[in-house]
Amino acid sequence: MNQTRARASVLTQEQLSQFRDDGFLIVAEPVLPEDQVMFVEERVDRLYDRWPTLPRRLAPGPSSEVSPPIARVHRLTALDPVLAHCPLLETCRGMAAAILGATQAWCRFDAAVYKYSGAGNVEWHKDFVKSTFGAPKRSVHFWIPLNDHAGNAGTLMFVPGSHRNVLARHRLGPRRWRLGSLPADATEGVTAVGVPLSVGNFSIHTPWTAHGSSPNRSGQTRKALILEFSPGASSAVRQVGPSLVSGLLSRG
Ligand SMILES: O=C(O)CCC(=O)C(=O)O
Repeated sequence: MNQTRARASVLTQEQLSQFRDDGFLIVAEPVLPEDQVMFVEERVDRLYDRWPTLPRRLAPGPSSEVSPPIARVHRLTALDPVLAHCPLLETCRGMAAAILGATQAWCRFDAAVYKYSGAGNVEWHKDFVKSTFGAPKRSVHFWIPLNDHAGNAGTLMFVPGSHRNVLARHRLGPRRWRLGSLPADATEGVTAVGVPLSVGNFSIHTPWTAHGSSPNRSGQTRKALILEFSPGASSAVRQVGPSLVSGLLSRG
């Protein structure tokens, strides 16, 4: 059994069924190797150093001079191809394949979200809405802290069972809701769940799970990595896409 497969079995059957029931799973244990996470943090930090010069479609913001309080960099693996097959990505890919019950999982999207000190919340939303080509039927989205997050640094929160509202998948999906109130399609009596995570921890959710994050009231930047995996040919194309982008970007 190779190391990736070994890691896949880190999640217990109980955790997997919790993921299916709630639409998310928070793993607040040191499962991901610290050195793998630190390696990615260092390389992603270098990309943020270059934020003003990154293509605005990959690093969205109103101005080229200053990054916004919640600064996203999309397609890290295109901007820094070393990240495309780094050990952390492969560890998560192995887990994703096991979770999806697939022999191969493709990383169809990757990004970083740096929430600077003083940044506001990220409103409730469901990832499938942002998906240009529509969300695949099976997909697992990892949210991985790249540094230790204090309790007031902008914890990611989930609405349990929100992935089950099939109507909301179509009718209410494109709407965003203010974080103060629960999403319009949340079942009454449901409480949002979130736990501050540290290096080695992670959470997973489905494309239909409502989630958002609270403001960063700590003095530190809250750094997170997002990896979305799914099986199937269309996802393979999405994974190969970034190498094309990277090729185009490196052309003189
Ligand atoms: O990192 C965060 O605060 C939220 C990110 C998020 O929910 C997303 O990118 O879909």
